[in-house]
Amino acid sequence: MKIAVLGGDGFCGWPTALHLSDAGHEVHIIDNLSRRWIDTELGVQSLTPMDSIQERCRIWKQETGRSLQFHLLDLARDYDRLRQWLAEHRPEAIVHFAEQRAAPYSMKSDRHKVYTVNNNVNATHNLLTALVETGIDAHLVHLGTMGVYGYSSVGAPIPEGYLDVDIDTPTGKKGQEILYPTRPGSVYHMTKSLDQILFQFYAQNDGLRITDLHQGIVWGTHTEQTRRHEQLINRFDYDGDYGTVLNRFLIQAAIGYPLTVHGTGGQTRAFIHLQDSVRCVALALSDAPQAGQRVKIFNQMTETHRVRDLAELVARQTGAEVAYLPNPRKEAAENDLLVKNEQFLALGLKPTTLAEGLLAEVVEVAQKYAHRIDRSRIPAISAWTRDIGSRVETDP
Ligand code: NAD
Ligand code: USQ
Repeated sequence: MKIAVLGGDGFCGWPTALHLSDAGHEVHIIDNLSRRWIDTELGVQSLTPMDSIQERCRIWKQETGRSLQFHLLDLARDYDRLRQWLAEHRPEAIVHFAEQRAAPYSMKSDRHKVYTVNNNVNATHNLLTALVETGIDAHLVHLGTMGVYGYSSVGAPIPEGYLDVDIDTPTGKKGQEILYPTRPGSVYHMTKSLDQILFQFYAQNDGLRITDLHQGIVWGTHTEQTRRHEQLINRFDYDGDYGTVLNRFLIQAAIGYPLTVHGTGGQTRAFIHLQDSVRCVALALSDAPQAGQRVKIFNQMTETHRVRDLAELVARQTGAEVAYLPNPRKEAAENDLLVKNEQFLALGLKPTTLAEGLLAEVVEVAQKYAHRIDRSRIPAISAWTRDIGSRVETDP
């Protein structure tokens, strides 16, 4: 297939582009490189040394003989070029990763909130309307988030996207299927909730074929393809805005920095290893919905863990200390989380568990590149409200 990978220079997009190229697809990466600019804005860099996207594509060609084509394009701000690109290249499938994805960055200031909403909602909407306008019947696979559901447990597993409800009518109860009520916990997560409505509308109004992957927190760095050459290495974020919890704990352990648990660490979240994430995208691509079908929603996660349990697990394996810090976020101090993920298991996913992969990751990546870590960028200082901001400590 001819596949466009939007956001293909990012943490999930790059290994996905390699995986799809390796499987024989013609892959085109579209990215505006905003993530690299944000590194400059924040004064941080990936733990792993990343080459330019052009150089990465050159090395991939050298190693495998396969071409990856890169196109510099801003989906949110350059609608006409996007439409033109689609009309010219006519992809059969599109994988959409191209959004601002950090919850803390989205809560940093009013400017960051505005940027995140403008960027994410416009990128998704521009893409949808350009598909309709050009008449391209590509299968669109979007990376959404488990965070759209919120994390309040009602004691029942979170279904894959939809909920059957009974509504009282004058003639008795009527059954209806609705999108699971959304309860985002940050401006970033809110944009993913808005994306869901855009998808529902365009699937119903224009027959677009859409799959939305509600992904958990991705951990790990390498995939089978990124291991093939030092210069194909993936990015790895560890700073207080972009670093996700488990990857942060791993690098903190590698440099003897006390593990930064927010509050009591009672937050339970869904996780998936990067290797499984790229496999899931390929599985979703092979299972496209028909025109006129509702948006297909998968829960793309393999395990749930409580943050303090993760910290204790990493501490046991590495001897690190655990620091319980004031939580910069507004979130439930403790929650349970049960999630259904049968669709990917039925398609053949064999999950990599944390127990298997964790130590290898510490040794291979965190310790190898520990010398590149700027300790001053580790504290998470973006606060959800001004009130919380005044109470957050910046160093454990
Ligand atoms: P990332 O920031 O590393 O990559 C996103 C890429 O999209 C970047 O290369 C960026 O430059 C590009 N981009 C952003 N806005 C763009 C625009 N307007 N036009 C063109 N390119 C643009 O993020 P990631 O971790 O790879 O996440 C990818 C997707 O997966 C996101 O949509 C995110 O919400 C979702 N996701 C990520 C995780 C995770 O743990 N990393 C978990 C669940 C879901
Ligand atoms: N946390 C800590 N210590 C840290 C960092 C985080 O205790 O040093 C806690 C947070 O308070 C939160 C939990 O760990 O309760 C998860 O935080 P995170 O930064 O790892 O993940 P999150 O903000 O939810 O965002 C990440 C990705 C996002 C994706 C989401 C999937 O950045 O793109 O959508 O995971 S999910 O969490 O399932 O919604």
